[in-house]
Amino acid sequence: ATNGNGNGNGHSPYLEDSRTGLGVDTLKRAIRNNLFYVQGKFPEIATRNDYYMAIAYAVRDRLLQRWVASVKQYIQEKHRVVAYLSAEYLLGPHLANNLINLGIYKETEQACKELGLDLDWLIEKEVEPGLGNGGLGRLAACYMDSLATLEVPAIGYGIRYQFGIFEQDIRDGWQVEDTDNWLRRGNPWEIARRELSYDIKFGGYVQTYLDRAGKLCFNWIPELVVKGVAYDTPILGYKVNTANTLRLWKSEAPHSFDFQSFNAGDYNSAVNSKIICENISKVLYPNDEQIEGKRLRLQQQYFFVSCSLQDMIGIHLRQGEKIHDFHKKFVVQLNDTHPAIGVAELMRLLMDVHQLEWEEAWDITSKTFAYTNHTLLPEALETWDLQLFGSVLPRHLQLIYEINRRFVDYATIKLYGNHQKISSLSLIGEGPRKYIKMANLACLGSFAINGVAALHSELLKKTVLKDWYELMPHKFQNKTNGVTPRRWMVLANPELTNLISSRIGEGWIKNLHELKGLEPFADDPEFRKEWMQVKFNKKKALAKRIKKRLGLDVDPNSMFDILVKRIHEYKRQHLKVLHIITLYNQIKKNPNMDVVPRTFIFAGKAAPGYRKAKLMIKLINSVGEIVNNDPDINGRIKVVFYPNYNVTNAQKIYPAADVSEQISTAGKEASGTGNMKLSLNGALTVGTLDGANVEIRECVGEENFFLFGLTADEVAKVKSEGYKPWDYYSENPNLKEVIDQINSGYFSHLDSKVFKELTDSLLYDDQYLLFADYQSYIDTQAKVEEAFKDQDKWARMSILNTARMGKFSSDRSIREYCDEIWKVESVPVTLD
Ligand code: 6GP
Repeated sequence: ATNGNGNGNGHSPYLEDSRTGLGVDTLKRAIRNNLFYVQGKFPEIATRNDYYMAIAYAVRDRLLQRWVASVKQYIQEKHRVVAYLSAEYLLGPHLANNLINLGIYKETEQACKELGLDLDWLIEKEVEPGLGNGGLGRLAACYMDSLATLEVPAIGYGIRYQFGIFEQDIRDGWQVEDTDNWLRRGNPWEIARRELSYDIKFGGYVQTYLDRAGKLCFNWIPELVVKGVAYDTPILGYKVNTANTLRLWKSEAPHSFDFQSFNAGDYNSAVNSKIICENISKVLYPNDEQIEGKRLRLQQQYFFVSCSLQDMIGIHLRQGEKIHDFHKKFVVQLNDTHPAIGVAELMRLLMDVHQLEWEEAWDITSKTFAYTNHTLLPEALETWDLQLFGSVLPRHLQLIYEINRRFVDYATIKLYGNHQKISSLSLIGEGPRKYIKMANLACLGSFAINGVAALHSELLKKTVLKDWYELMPHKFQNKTNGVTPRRWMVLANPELTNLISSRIGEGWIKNLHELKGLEPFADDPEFRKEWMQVKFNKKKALAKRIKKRLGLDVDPNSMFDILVKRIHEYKRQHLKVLHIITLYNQIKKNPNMDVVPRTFIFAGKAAPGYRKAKLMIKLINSVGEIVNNDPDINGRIKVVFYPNYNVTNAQKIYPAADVSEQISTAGKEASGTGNMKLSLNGALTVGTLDGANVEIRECVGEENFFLFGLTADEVAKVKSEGYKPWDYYSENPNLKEVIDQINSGYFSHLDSKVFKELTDSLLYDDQYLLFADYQSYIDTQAKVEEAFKDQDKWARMSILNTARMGKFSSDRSIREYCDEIWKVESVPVTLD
């Protein structure tokens, strides 16, 4: 093994190797070699991208050594493996993360310096793979990091979208979308496995026939066959030898084009089938917790799930194992319902391809899958129009009918006479048009079902999955989300990392509970000073980026009040706007009032088809334009909308936060993970009792958390009693003033119609109870302001927040999944 900075002292053969050595000289040699031999460049003509690539390849060589060792060992020793199935992975940039996990950040920095290069400047160059929308995709990435760090054999399966989440720009205050061509300069972190491909069928019909033994058989004759090619990315754990695989599938045509049509002169249709096939992995659907009943999306889901299951079966059989033991080799985690079609697909593979009987196939299937739910919004639960489903997956429709027939027989006996419950449990919804309910397929086909925070898991049992819970209570669990401290502390905030490690050592990076050791330092004036100095420096750095990107001056001495996440009504960015306008009005009426200067920073993308969310962005920017330029305000409050929120930008924003806004309507946010990253970086939370906020507050202490708003129970009660937002509006003069002002066109150059859709929905419906929570939010913000005036006390609270966040490491989450659902064990990898 290595001491972490092996520099070719001649004792261990691989340390000498320019492809594996970790010392400064070896790294320098590797970078120069890659520039020359991989890229055919020399320093005089090399561009910034050439150097980035040269370093990336140098790092990749070192990953591959660990990756090959991991794969070899898993194969030889036949370990049980976790397969994580996710339609999204929001990985963030690779280079810096890999340097940290390899433990060679400093060495590489030095090597670069000696070559006349600035490592940070090259790191900035990397285009991140935005293969996800928001929380669900980022969680998958944190989990891949923790799986490797905990040395658990795992494969992540997903789609290699050619275009990831759109890039957001703001023009005239509105969101505009641009395609994310992340692969245009090549991707040094992936390895195409051309030899690893599977044929995936679509459409057509199913023939039934009797085989020689008289058994009824099914033969699916497809209309279209697409090839799925594996692209592998190694995911290295933190300072371990384990490198797991993220295997993403790219769709291609089985033959590059149809020569018959081509020769016959029909060029268009010859090329057409290639285009149709490649379309499947072309682009990520940019929706976050909103269903999109489009054929292409169903095709994407089936495409990657079928490739992945075929791949797992192949791995299993190549190890000389029997198909009957598949569930002993693999446990398959469904990241929400997007891969839930896997339940029917595994049945098809086991029966139609591997000739098992129904009972055994079902036994294996239902011992293989586990399902994580990520949302309580009923409108986000996936369903597929039955006709559409049948036209894309005719064999699976048959299988789902049969799965359902057997299940309904069972349920009819268990729930004798309760027709309503039986029909709600059915996999098939009835109505003017029939539809398939993917959550029901996932629940029935899985041996475990979990929510992502304690409150969420409880609410699942009481609301969207109530009938399932009553029928199968043993399946239900909670697994509170977590985040990786490697990316969200060590990488995003090296200054705070060093300060913490200077007092309690580095053990916390792998065992976040050790942060507890910081608690005594909350009372140490010198430590508090250093703590606030780091925060100030991070705020200065963010201020600089804001100036560069938006030309806007913000004062790092002001309170940085941060609300960053996908834009959605339930997340209530517009409640924050109501607060800002309220504050603005107060100052306008009393220009000399003593107000704590604040910088409100928003960031987040709206689904391109979600009109009200886009209007919320426009509102933020419109209010910003007035507030930021009003001489009466004189810079005391500033509103910033930082464009194109992604992992790269998040890494710059979290460390600079004084205040973390987690203000969703209670009962709507399944967990949240940004809340964890912010608090870990020393921000104080203003939040409702929603998602993981509840657990964060329990851990950091209620005196270090700014609570406001109705609880989930109260929300349900208020709604059931007939909520009337208009009453709140007419009875609260400040609220009324704010709404009237928006409606008067005050923030929109006197155009009084721009925001009408938004204000009307608040006045007449207000599904997310902004008005009911308004006063409580305003009052709580006054307390935040008071607290911030006492910087010493604030520092103490901030330190205690970080010190008490130990629970929220994704290492803890993954250990729970391993012990309580997956039953897998760590396998330390040895390098030979
Ligand atoms: C999100 C939830 O909204 C968020 O609360 C949670 O922290 C995150 O998942 C990870 O569990 N849900 C999604 O992103 C989503 O698309 C269908 O749900």
